[in-house]
Amino acid sequence: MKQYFILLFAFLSVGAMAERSVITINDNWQFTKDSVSDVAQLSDSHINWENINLPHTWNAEDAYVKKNYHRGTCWYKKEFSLPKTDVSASHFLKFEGVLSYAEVYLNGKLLGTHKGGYSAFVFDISNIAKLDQKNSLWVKVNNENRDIPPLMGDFTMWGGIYRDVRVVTVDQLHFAYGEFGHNGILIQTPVVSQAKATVKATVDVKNDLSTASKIAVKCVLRDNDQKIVASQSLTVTIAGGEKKRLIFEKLSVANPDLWSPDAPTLYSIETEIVNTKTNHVTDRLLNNIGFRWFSVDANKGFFLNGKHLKLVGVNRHQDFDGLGSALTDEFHRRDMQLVKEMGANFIRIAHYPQDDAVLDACDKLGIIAWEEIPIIETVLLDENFELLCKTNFKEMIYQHFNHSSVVLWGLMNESIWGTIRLYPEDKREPYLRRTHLFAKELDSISKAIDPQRLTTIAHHGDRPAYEKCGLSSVTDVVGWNVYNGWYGGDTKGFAETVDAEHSEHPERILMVSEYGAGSDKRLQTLRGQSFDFSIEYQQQYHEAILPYILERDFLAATAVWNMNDFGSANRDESMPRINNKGLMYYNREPKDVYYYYQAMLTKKPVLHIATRDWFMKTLVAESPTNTVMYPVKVYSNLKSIELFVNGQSYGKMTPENGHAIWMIPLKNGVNTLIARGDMNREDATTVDIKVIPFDLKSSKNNLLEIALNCGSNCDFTDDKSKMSWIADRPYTQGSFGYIGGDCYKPNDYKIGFNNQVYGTRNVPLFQTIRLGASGYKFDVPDGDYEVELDFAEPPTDNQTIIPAENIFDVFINNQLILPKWNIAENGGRCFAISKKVIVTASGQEGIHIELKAIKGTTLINGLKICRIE
Ligand code: GCB
Ligand code: CA
Repeated sequence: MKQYFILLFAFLSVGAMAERSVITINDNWQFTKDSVSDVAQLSDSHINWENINLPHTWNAEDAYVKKNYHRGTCWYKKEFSLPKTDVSASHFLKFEGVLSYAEVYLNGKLLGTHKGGYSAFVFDISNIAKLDQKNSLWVKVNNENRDIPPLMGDFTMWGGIYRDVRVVTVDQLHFAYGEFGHNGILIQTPVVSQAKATVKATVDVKNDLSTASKIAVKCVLRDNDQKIVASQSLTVTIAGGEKKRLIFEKLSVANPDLWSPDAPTLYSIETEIVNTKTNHVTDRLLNNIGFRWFSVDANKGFFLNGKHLKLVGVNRHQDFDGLGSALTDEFHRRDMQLVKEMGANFIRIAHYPQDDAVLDACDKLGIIAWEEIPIIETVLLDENFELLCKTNFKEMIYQHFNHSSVVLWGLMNESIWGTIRLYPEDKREPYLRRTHLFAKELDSISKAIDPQRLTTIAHHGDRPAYEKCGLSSVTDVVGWNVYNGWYGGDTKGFAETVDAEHSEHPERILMVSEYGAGSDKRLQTLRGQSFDFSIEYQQQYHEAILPYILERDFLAATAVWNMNDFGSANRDESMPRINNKGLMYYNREPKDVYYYYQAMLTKKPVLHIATRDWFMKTLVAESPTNTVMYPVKVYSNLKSIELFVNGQSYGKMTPENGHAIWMIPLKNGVNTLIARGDMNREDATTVDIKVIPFDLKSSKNNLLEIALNCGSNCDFTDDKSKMSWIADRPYTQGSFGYIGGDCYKPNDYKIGFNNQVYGTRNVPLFQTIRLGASGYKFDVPDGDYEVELDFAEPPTDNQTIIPAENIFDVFINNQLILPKWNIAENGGRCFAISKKVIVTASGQEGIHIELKAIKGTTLINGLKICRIE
């Protein structure tokens, strides 16, 4: 149907531009990191140019390996021609996003600058662009963010032209881009009810001709089947060079098909300009609109179209594994599809405005959105900074105004958390005061431009601090980032925190803007604890918290931090440079825990054997039969599920809280798991198990390999070699393990240290330490073995719990292997040091590694023995 219209216009409109032409110029750019002092130097033959395509970021490599990834100035250049037109036309250049500062030159002239990496900006190039020759575009880009929000934040500040660049060519009588980059049409729905919906369209038109023209501007509302349901036409005379605003208020529809997550019905609004003298259509735009109304209640939460709707969803960072922020639109659309399939009906687009494709997908899929600007952790006491924040805020509101999925505009995130860290108490006051006032100003801006939407801020856990400076009572909705059970405390603390907030402020509309826990596929455990980064703790965490959420109506909305693992170059956790709190991996492969949400939130049948994150494993037999009993979890919302392992049934279970767990015997080798549920559902997978025999000494395996993740409750599997280091275990006669000592725990909620360990891919193995053990014993059969000892000391600022200097002797089977061993002295501070030594086990004595402290304590991070005969 749409095509039909386009053809029709093409036919009718000889003498005017048939359609505006919108074409990307993403291809064949030149890029340099070389220092260039000014544009005159750009033609210097010494500059090294690299040929690239957009979307592009210059941090797609360095920000994954180092903290001091390139943050500075780079240059881009590009030659392009304008599309040929029959009539004279106006031309615009639209950048959809440049991180974070852009200075744009066309044919040697400065077009303008733009600050802020997450909104679009448009230049009118009609007077500078050449029609008959190539145009040369130069763009200086900088990602230092000294005075551009975000000033800080837990994510990588990718630099580059990372979204589309388009040339827009349009008849000289056209819809006018707004000051804040919107396309010239703002659509509101002043009245929406079951019975009726009305549209208000504010339309800006521009006459770039030198003479006055009489135009008719037509607004046509069509339903989902392209049927015209309303239209209105306004006729005006517009002087040469004039820009005029027209307001359409007569469009309405009876008994509208309402927009909701279950039925995201969209109407379309077509606007066109007709030159009344020639009767030619000179410009045409199409926007979608969903009719919905919403309200919030402090006790009952969110209501859509008069019905209660619990908003449960995720936060989303835009970047992707190995690509940084430089993504084509299909990445954004696919992400929103994954959010929808998970059963979420809510997204917090955090911490910055994202590609229009995200919002477009939210409209079409029925995902209710909160979008925010990146005022994060602190502010500058500087008028220009505030002005810029306000501009970026207006850009977001205007540019995404027509997306019906948006319900909340977010002003800030954890806006004083950085201030508290950066300034001593006696210096904080002006920042706190200013942040509060500033929030109020932003709030009024939002109300003035877009009174139909709600405002919000996400605050961090220091509730008294926000209370004191007034920030928690500025916006319509108050968001809290609640991390009990991760950054300290336990998951019960989540319920306590939100209950306390609700009872202290029963008048407030509450949302949990963030909650989450990290996980790393390589770490697995049967004894999950906070900050161990095991996939199991993350599951346990979400399985504890989602029920709290679902039983509390006063929580209007909640959002998991985060939809996906994302780049955060300053982080040094189990995966340095990555924040791994995603429900999906960085490449968007769902973690098993994603299916927990799916089982809990969707109505469609879900059946997922939750072993995909640990499809291989080394287990130690606990009985002479050498099978191992191991829990297998299935995420499901079905009534009854039967689990089969290696062809045998282990009985039926009814999932509770979205899951059921069977203790099943796993054998050495590949085990087949099949789950069958009602509604003919089936899920099947395999797990590859290596069993270490119960009676080690009887092992005839000449490939025997045993590795231990010393000082950790987690098994660690190298994702490349597939070697598994088993969770640390105490020695028992006939088996293997430590003798004495403790796990290194810097505080009561963390295990291991969180600093990058260099010289290894296997960072988590080295971050966890057994302290003060007198040794390890392995009751292996007689023979020759290679023993690998893995060491790394934490940085000195972690040393409060261990002595600054540690020296110990290492003996293996009474032979002094490492005399007066000092890890730090040997380069092992935050650096992986491995020593391999050949030892012989004889006389049925096995292998005995002895650690004897001389000064400080003994420490060891990992151990591996491997039979070599
Ligand atoms: C927060 C921040 C977010 C972080 C997150 C975390 O509260 O708002 O930017 O990434 O916590 O993972 O610590
Ligand atoms: Ca370890």
